[in-house]
Amino acid sequence: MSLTPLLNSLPKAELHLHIEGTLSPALMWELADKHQVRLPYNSEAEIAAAYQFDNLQSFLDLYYQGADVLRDEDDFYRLMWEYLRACHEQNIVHTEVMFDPQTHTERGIGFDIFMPGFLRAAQEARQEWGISCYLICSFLRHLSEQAAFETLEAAAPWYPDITAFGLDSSELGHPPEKFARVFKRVKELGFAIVAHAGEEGPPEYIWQAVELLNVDRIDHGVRCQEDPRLLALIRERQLPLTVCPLSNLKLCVIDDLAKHNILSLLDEGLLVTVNSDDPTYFGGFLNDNFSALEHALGMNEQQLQQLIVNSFKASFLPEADKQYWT
Ligand code: ES4
Ligand code: ZN
Repeated sequence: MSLTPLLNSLPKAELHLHIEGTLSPALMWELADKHQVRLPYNSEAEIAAAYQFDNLQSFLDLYYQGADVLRDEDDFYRLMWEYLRACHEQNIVHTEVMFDPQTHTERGIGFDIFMPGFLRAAQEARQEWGISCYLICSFLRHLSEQAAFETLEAAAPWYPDITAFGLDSSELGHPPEKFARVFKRVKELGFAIVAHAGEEGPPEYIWQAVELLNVDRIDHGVRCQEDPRLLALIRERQLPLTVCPLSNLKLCVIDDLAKHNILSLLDEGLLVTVNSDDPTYFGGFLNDNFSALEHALGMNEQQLQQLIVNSFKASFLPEADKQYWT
């Protein structure tokens, strides 16, 4: 029997989502017209057709190019509002959303433009639908340590609106150790910490995220199974992994969803969650990721329920809220 009715009926949390990765071809097209930005496409359909990737970098190139249509406060509001509406439609009641300030500040668009847009949408979604939305400010790892420190400084007026700091973008050649001093400061400031590690990078990068950055969660982390000692540590500490199946498929981390190790990690007792990463680029929102696991891996009802319980357990919600939802 299909798990879709159960999937739709259960309240869920999403913990690994890049807001810039929710820009739909339709909104990109509309905003390009609004701001007279030249796109290398002749139609919305051409935008969608261009989303074929060989690896992480080939995706990031289009993702940063797409973000160039985001210019004013209302654009960032629209972006967040459309994502939160999609959450409502999927019964996502809590989401922890990453944003990449440097993608915007490098174009002269500051925190005073995008933060009010994000926060206005989040506040409206809370009032309309009771959705809670936390923000995770992510540093681009292909840029320098100095640039990350400057971003941390520029975010200071918005610290009350930020739950955690993260690390994303091109993984290979940019190991976590490059940002050890930045995250030491982040920790001193009292924020939670997440980092992409072990998506394309080796287990050594996951070790560094755990031991040098003191992460509270690992984004992706699917390559931890290559190192039994690392796997044992992650299990012992119950360090959550925010796994993104359709992302891994689209970016050729795996060549067939049937080979994904998410259920094997779950069976080994790891605190694994399912997430959509960049849903408009990877061909599916959160519920599409769950459905793909049902069809490609034969995920059963008990596994689905465990993955959803884990989404709250691994969140940064206060304990009382976690208990309410699980
Ligand atoms: C990302 Cl899938 C992925 N990996 C690393 N950085 C990213 N930024 C947006 N999506
Ligand atoms: Zn990601």
